Amino acid sequence: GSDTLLAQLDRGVLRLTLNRPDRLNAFNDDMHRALRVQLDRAHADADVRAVLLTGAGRGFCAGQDLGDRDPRKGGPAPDLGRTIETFYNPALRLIRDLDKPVVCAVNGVAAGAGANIALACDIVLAARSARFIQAFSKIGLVPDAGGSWSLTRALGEPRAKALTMLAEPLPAETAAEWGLIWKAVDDDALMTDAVALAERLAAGPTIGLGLTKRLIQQAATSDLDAQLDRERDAQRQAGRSADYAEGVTAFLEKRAPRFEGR
Ligand code: T3D
Repeated sequence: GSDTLLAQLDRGVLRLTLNRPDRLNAFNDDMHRALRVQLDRAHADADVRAVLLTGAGRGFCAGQDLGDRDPRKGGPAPDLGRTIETFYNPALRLIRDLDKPVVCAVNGVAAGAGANIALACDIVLAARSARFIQAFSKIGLVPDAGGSWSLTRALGEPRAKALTMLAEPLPAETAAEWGLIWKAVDDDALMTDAVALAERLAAGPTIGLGLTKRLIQQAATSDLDAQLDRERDAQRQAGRSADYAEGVTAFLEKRAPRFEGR
């Protein structure tokens, strides 16, 4: 285990809490490594049927720890491409490629790569007081952790460009109105709502949910013909799952289904 990332598996939900609250959960190398370990575990462990990502304290995540990037300490300019390649890109791919739902509870400010990791998750709930800040341009950088992709996908170029070039905070409510996240909820309801949502998904038909996630993600880059073929293949696979048989049986018996994730 690691102090910088708390991990807890309960009722099929792997809850991951970014835990450097005095730095608004900014990423240092230790937290990067711990996140990688837990995302690998989420892939490998059949007992994990959903992931819930959140932050400790008043922030969600302030992106890369800039204390580790102090130019006044001298030495050659750091190779930021290397951090991206080593840490952020693998984390992003692990979240998107995971065949299980990933819920994000944005408990407070989400800045830089912290905002974009949140936006990579499948269902994002944010506390009403939370804000999303594409902080990169303030320090001369570009959006990373998939931000240039996810913002443009969700919002289109006009809003994506203004958000990234101006680095103005986007309130949770507006993020929800614009379709960037699922919902903004009252601060004191955030964790109860997010845990309930993650537990509901974890008790769901995991194979069907994973296939659904993949289909929706593929839709953005495929034409209707290709997508119809993919739906056929995915439906064939879902139709072979035990959870499908249980779902239909439960419907016919007029009772709630007991899905087992297989
Ligand atoms: O490898 C690479 O470097 C490339 C990868 C880049 C990915 C990136 O994410 S680049 C973008 C990095 N992040 C930022 O630029 C955001 C920096 N933070 C802020 O702009 C503000 O802190 C916030 C807008 C997020 C929140 O503002 P506020 O007023 O609510 O809080 P605060 O007072 O600024 O922060 C509280 C403490 O956290 C403070 O420390 P102190 O004064 O109490 O000792 C602050 O310095 C610290 N903190 C916040 N963000 C970071 C940080 N310390 C280190 N790194 C941070 N990113």
